[in-house]
Amino acid sequence: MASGTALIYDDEMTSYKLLWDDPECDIEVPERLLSSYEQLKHYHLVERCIHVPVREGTEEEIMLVHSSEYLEVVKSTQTMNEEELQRVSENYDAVYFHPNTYRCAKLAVGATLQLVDSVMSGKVRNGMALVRPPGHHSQRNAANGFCVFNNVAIAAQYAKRRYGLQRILIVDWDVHHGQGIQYVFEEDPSVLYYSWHRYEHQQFWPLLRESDYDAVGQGKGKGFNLNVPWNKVGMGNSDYLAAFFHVLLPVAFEFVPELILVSSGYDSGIGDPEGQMNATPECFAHLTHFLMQLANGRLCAVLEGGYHLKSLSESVCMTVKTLLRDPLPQISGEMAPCLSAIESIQNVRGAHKPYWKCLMYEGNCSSDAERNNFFCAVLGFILPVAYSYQPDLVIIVIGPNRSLGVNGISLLTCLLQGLAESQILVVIQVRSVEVTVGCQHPHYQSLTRIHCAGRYSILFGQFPLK
Ligand code: Q9C
Ligand code: ZN
Repeated sequence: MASGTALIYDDEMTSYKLLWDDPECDIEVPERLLSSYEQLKHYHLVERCIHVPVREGTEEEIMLVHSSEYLEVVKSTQTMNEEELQRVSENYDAVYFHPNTYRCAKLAVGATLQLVDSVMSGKVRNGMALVRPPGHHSQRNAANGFCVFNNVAIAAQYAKRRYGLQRILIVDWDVHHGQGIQYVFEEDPSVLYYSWHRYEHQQFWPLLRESDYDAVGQGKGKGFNLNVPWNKVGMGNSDYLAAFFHVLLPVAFEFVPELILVSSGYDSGIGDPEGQMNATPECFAHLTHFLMQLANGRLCAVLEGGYHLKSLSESVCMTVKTLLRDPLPQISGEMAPCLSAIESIQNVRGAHKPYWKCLMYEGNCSSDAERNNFFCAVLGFILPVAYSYQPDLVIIVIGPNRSLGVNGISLLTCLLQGLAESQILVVIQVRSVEVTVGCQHPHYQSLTRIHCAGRYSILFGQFPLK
């Protein structure tokens, strides 16, 4: 199995900027990339990654999502003067063009596709592309919200074509709704799109009715569009984790994706002027870790928004550190989701009940649901309780009369790995002989290691331990 993490970055993508006064656009600055990369260097993360060069996306690749007419419009901005650039920009909502925008937008597409190729070819397990301009708001015929070409949507279409993928999960944790991605895949059941976003009952940009929880997809794509609208600002770690535990993860495990693309915007992080949310950088480590348990770990994170330079760069570092399989930092703060978050989560679950078995039988078990019961209990109960308790050591005890196989035990262990700094002891009782799995606690190091997988070891020994 592939190992290693790709990092894709080229400072040429810092070569465009806003040339005139526009308070709507002045937060999207080249320093976003520079400070993120500097911070990665500071933590010695760059040298631990596999550097993959960028390339330009081709016209054919761009046209997997965009019209040739729109491509020509963007192309034409290369040679424009400031006045002409300003006039083109005014045709779109919250967009500015610069003579280098076209070149950078092609590099952003190409960087994303290089990342997909690195992961799909097995050169690396996962990776991150630091790109500008972002992509998730752009549409077939329109730039929108600082976005020119839809990097992640193009990547999904490309992965389907080039690698014949049948199920791709797009997780958009940017604080804005990636309506551009929703429009591209609305009727497509092969791409599951998940987005949470500041919504405030449609009072927040992009002010769209179709960003609400009841936009579930259309036609064959019904059930494959998951919107979690946040109706209050100030959502934090516990709200984001609750949305993962109760919406995204159950559905994603049922979907069984072959590849995960993350529209990795950090304006959902603390301090961001656009998002006004409270999630700390550590939260992104945990979100990343949960997603790494799907699709055989094939995960491509692609930068979208993020406008508070410090918060952005720390969160980028947390993401990359987690992709590199470092132990997870403890998550801090209030661990109960707020009432408004619970309401949003209940609404999405309700809207998607017809499409997903994991949401169909709430609480009362039917025989059909029993197969998934254990797993639903892990996500719906064990993880939320464990995260709110914040333990120093996790002990998992598995009795002899279980239906849980080695893969189930392994997944359970992985899902709990974000707790207690990965200090987990798993005790599996096999008739009268006892086997222990997965302990890094110093007191238990006398046990015999029989197998190693990532951050935990499978150990063989006696229980109780001396
Ligand atoms: N007064 C991304 O994060 N802001 N784009 C409009 C309205 C536009 C965000 C504010 C925000 C675009 C990729
Ligand atoms: Zn955003």
